[in-house]
Formats: sequence, structure tokens, C-alpha cells
Amino acid sequence: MQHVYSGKVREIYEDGADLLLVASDRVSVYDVVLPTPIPDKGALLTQLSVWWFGRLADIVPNHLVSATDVPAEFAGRGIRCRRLEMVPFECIARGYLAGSGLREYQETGAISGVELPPGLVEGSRLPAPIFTPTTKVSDGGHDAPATFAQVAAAVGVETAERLRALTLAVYGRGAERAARNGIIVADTKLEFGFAGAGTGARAADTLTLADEVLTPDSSRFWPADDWAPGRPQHAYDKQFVRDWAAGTGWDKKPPAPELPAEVVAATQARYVDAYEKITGTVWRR
Ligand code: Q0Z
Repeated sequence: MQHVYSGKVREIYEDGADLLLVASDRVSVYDVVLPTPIPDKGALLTQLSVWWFGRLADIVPNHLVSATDVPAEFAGRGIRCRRLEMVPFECIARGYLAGSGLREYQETGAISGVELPPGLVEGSRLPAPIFTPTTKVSDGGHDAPATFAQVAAAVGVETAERLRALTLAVYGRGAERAARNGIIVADTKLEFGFAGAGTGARAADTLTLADEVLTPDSSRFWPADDWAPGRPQHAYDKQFVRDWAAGTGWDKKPPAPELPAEVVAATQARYVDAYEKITGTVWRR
């Protein structure tokens, strides 16, 4: 088992032809990883993603090989997946205005080249969900918006059209199910790859959904009952951490302070709640 990559809160290992994607219990706020883990967070997000892969399989094939055939130390929070030739763009769907999309709209009236009507505010629901890809920045920097034409220039127009259609279909399915259960999925980031890595194949019809899907780490989840456009929205998962951090006077630069036990417990409960609301099943570790 070779360790090949560390993200802020996840790791990738190599096992022969497969990869193991392992989610930790670490949590980041304001791009800083906190010193205090949230128990079961890695397993909750991994199992939510696995649940979604099953619920999206009629839309797009996925990289999941096994959620159980992993080393004991990764049990529950690791998946075995097929290695893909990754598409060099983050495929983002947005149904609401927030984050970098909001800033781009305020500066240009568009996001990733998609023109939007005037008068939208922070948290506004968009007239219809839009595809707003970004280029991946490898060195930990922030991703830059890419237009549909840039994606098409890089991977071909047929693949770009399929990426857009798949991204909007996955978001549509996810947002609809979450909304029925009181959770707004404001936006979501998907990663796709081409099956047959190493063979040079890069055909639109081999596009495969990779990474994690429709989790609170890859998406903005908001509680629907306090959605109010015109101000920053409350994060479904991290709001307790953000509120607590604001009260400490922490300057949002590393190192972050340790979380008190009640903030850990309240945050863990939100991850459990999101898992249970979306899947309609009871969380058992
Ligand atoms: C995913 C990432 C991290 C987890 C590479 N099936 C695949 N084939 C090839 N590459 C990837 C995948 Cl999922 C791949 N990432 C993002 C980073 C932990 C996923 F630290 N990078």
C-alpha cells in the first residue's frame, strides 16, 4: 500500500491497479485544518458518497470498486476505486449564488462565461442550475474559472458537452433529494475521469464519476429553514465551528485553536443528520 497523495482532509493510496481513497476525521474552516478531529466524519462522508454512487449509477458509471475491501485501519472511511485518467477540470454545478461564484458574478455579471440576470444577491437561487467549471491548480492555490469553450478546447466538444450534461444531471438529482429533506445543495464539485487509464483512451463515452459525490465537503449544504438571500448562508455542517471561531477572536491563520467538546459534538451531530436525512437510513458506525 503506497501513499501517493495527501489533501487537507483526505489521502490517496495505491494498491496495484486500484486506488484507495481515505477520508480522515479532520475538518477545515477558512482553509485551515483544525487540530481537533470530528469523530466519524470520514466514515460519514465516505458512506454518503458510496450511497450516492449507487443512486446515480443510472446517470453515469463511477470509479467505486469496493467500499469494504480495504485495509482494517481504513474500514468505513476508505474506498477501493478504479484508477482513471482524470479530466483536468473541476466540474461544478451551481443552483444558488455563493463563494467564488458570487464574487465572479459581482465583478462580471457572469460565472465561467455563463451570463446571469442582474439583481441577484448572496444566496439567491439561480433561474436554473449552471455548469461553472474551474481549472485545477495543483499547488494548493485556488482554482480559476474556466469557460465551456476552454473545456471544449482541452477535451473536445463532445466530451465537454457530456461533462456539462452529467454534472447538471447529478446536481439535479442530488439537490432535489436533499431539498425534499430540508437541505439545500447550493453547489457541488464533481470530478470525472476516463476509464481505461494508461491506454490513452479519452472518449466521451468512457467518462466516469470519481472522487467523492454530494458530500458536505464537496458541496455547499445549507439548512433550508433558514435560507435568506442577501446575507451569508449558514453551513449545514460547519456553522457551529464558524460561530465558535468568531467568538474566540482567532485570526483564521494557522494554527487554529482546539475545538471545545460541545462544538465537536454539535458538528458531529450535523454530519450524522445530513447523512440520515439524505439517505433516509439510520447512521450506525
Ligand atoms: C482523485 C483526491 C485526495 C482523495 C486524484 N479514480 C481516480 N483515478 C485517478 N485519480 C483520482 C481518482 Cl479518484 C484522483 N483526486 C482528488 C485527493 C484524496 C481524492 F487527497 N486526485
